[in-house]
Amino acid sequence: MTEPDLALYGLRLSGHSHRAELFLSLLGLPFRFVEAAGAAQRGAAAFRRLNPLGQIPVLTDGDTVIADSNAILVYLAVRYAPDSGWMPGDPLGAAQVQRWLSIAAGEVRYGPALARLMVVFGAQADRATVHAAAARILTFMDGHLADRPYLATDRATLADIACYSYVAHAPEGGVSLAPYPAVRAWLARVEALPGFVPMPTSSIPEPV
Ligand SMILES: N[C@@H](CCC(=O)N[C@@H](CS)C(=O)NCC(=O)O)C(=O)O
Repeated sequence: MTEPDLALYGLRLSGHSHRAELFLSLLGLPFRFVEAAGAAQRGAAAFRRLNPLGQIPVLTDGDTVIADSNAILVYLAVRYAPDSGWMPGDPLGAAQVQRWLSIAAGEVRYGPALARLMVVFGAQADRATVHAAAARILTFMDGHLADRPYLATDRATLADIACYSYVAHAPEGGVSLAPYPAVRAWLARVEALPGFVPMPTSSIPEPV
């Protein structure tokens, strides 16, 4: 196979972007990172051609364009690591992974990720509502992980990659992970995977 020509358009402090970067690194795939930092850049015609929604991350693989972080994960797993277990082929495994991709885009996005967005990027939302949403999903995850190592199957899958970044960085939004020991043990398991790369922490001091 010829060397892939991969570029990831993203933002270093975005958890959506980080999950794509993390998976590229776990797969050992070489890629260019293109910082699409400001609204001006994302609103530019060249970027809108890649993603009319104006959102990062976007992956290009030669002439192929994939927008949306979870879509990027699925594309990379099926294209470059079929039969590896990252995206199970059996009906139950596939459904379990999809459940957590939905949770990453729903409960995690509007809980811990939004709490961080409010602190780090000044997003406007009702703090109490967002923190209650964060507590609800983290409590659920903690119970779910109490007797299993990973979210969807007995090995790391796309479910773990999709959920990792915003859960790991929840303290930057004032959401402590202290009450969730099983979640913290799971984060450490993901961080021990060969090829793991961290997302930079924002300069906001983390609460204890
Ligand atoms: N569903 C998208 C959401 C991505 C997303 O919200 N990206 C943010 C940065 S973290 C963004 O580009 N926001 C700019 C905008 O929505 O205009 C995904 O999973 O990739």
